[in-house]
Amino acid sequence: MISQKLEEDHKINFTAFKKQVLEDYKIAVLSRQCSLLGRREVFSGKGKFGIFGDGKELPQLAMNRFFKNGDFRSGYYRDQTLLFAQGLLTVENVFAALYADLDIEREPMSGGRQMGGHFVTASRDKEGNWLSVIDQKNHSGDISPTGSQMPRLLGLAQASKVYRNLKTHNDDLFSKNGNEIAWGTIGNASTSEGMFFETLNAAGVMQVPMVISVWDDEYGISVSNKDQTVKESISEALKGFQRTDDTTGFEIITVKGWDYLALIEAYQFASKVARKDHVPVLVHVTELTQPLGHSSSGSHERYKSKKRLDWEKKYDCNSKMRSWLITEGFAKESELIQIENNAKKSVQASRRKAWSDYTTPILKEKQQLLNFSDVLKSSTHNDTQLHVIFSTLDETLDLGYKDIISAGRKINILLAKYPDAQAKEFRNWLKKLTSYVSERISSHLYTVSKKDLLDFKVTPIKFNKNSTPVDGRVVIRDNFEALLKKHDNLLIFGEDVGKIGDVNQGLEGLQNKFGSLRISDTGIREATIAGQGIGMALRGLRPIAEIQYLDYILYCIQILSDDLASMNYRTIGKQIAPLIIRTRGHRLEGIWHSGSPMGGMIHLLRGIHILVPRDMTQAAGFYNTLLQIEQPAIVIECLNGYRLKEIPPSNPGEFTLALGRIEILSEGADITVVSYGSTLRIVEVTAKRLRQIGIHVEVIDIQSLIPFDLNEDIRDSITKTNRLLIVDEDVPGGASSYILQQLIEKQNIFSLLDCAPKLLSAKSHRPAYGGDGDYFSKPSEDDVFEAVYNIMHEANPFEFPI
Ligand SMILES: Cc1ncc(C[n+]2csc(CCOP(=O)(O)OP(=O)(O)O)c2C)c(N)n1
Ligand SMILES: [Mg+2]
Repeated sequence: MISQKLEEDHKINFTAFKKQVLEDYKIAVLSRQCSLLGRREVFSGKGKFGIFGDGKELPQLAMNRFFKNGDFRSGYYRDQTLLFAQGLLTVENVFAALYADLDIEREPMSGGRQMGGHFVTASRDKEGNWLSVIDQKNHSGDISPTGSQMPRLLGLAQASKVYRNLKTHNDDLFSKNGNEIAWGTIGNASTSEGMFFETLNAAGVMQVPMVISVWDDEYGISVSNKDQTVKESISEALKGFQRTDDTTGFEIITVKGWDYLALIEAYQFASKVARKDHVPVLVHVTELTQPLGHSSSGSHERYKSKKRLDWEKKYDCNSKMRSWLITEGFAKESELIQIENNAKKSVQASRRKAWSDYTTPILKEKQQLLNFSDVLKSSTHNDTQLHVIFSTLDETLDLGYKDIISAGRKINILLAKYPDAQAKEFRNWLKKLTSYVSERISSHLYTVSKKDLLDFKVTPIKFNKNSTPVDGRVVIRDNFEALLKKHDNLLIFGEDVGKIGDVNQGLEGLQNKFGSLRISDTGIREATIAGQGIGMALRGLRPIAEIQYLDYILYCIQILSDDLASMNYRTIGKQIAPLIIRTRGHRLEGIWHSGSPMGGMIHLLRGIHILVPRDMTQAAGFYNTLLQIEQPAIVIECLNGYRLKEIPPSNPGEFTLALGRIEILSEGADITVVSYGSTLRIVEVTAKRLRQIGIHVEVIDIQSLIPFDLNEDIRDSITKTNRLLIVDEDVPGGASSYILQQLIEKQNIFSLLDCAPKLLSAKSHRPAYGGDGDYFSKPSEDDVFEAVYNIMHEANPFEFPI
């Protein structure tokens, strides 16, 4: 019987409900067929890896009934049924993803960049304009690391809260009075991840409209709930989170994953409280199964008992729905068989079409290459190597572009032996094909191109004639105030950011002026601070998320690396999160307040700009620029710079700094010393000392590690000096090696050098506390002096004896 309440709430009659139910069943069986055939496709060698949503169909169909336009999902690889139901994924798309089809129309989730099962919807058009996400159902780009969908989910939900209470110039694109739900999905085992708990706590504190569904199939690959979760049940474990009449918290619902009606009722209730009252909800969906096991890489018979496997067969949600449909008189068995046969046929047909669409253009390119074979053979006098290359290509099974291009590159090398060969057309074809494929694999790491950055029109800084110097923290504070006035969708948050205006008072008094929605305190939870930023940036806000000290960025480096840094790349620009991370670091005191893990960041965060301003004026200029573009970035302010005096600019919030440009702080013809951040001050002081003994140092502030010296100005300096010292306070082989790699590989400085380039960095250990600790841990003035002096000694031992 359809529950009376459901019928009332839905205001639908039996016929209409029956129609919906049968539609759901159709999607459930189609989705299942897709999983079955997809898995087989991997075993036949056509796909590399397959992970599917079998056994999780029903709850997604129930959830879909309450998922409205403007809502966002942040989920994981089991959610294909939801996207099928929403018309956002076709069976052909699923197979195109299995084959890693590079065509973005056929494989709209990532153009072959991600494994199947990772979903996304476009929030931006091809020209990079925001779409009206309020008029569509949205899926934030999935990633594979378990639990990593959670921090972003917090920000997606928080955006609704912000939009309900804040009018911004562009809110009509993103929200209708903050009525949007952020839907999270996560596997039972992945709730063991710290990020899950961190997100849950933060959402409970913040009271944001989030509905998290846990798809509980008892297992995380082979490890069961017994070894995953307190009390073997996440809803039992979290009972203390349940809101009461007197306290806020979560609404926690437990529902069986095979009980279609109960699922609908659960989601109806969940969506109501979340959407209207902004109460976060946890829906623990139990008794789900994995009919095909975890993924294509193994079988679950290895670790599940016969009893469990038998139970899973009996409680398979699709079979349970099937029996229910018959018992309740929604359909006769013959009708259901018809639906099932149709699904099989249609999935087969889609599979065939997807394979043909994927292989046809590849075979066409192979034929193109073969068309050159006669002319290449005659030009190379029938070189036997050419025959080998062609026959190897011919024997290649599961042909990809790589096989054709690889053959082409081998031929190219061979052709060098035959300078008179007729190979122009062949070479043009190879070049074109290589750049076509390479673009498909490697585009969109950053939202801005080198050209955009070089063309960026800078607004110069201005000063009043009679301004007197003020503390650096005042410069940055006044700049933030100007920015908050200028950008109505700018929000700044982090630990101690709200009430006291950050630990160095760079935001002093701004919460009073702009309210606690825009300048806010957070709990101590760096991963979800980053997640708040990512999620809100995905929904049109401009967040600045503060990480109190650079040393603690390690707590969120995983989410910055896996989620933020790869966002534009993995979605091919369909989604961007122009988040700015504000932090402060480099030298101050002791092991955890002096870190400068720049090498680690540079390597893990490609996709994010990394800016290292030497003082607060430069930092302000970077923030001003970043708010004019949409590229995620990290700005690392100098921890020891807030009390140093700077002349305040008279156009705060307005002046900008070009990204990827160095500055020459003092000119000199003897040696180029490049550095950045706090160490730069040491270099500057030492350069003055060196000048007194006749050594003229050209001091260069890199100030932007990613992007790095786009104009190649350092090369010009080395052309003049022919000597190079790189000074930074990361570990040996850290950022200094990156800088050298950029100079050698990109700026080709090797031939300009008269002597080996030298790298001066900190010690390998963490910086020790106290004055002596600093002196012996980080590069000191004496270290810089001696490093330069030794290089000059090598050039002129008589003038600079040792
Ligand atoms: C951080 C991280 N650790 C390990 C893995 C490998 N891995 C992929 S799925 C999975 C099990 C997840 O189980 P569960 O959350 O219950 O989801 P289910 O697959 O059962 O739906 C593991 C360990 C991963 N992707 N990410
Ligand atoms: Mg599981």
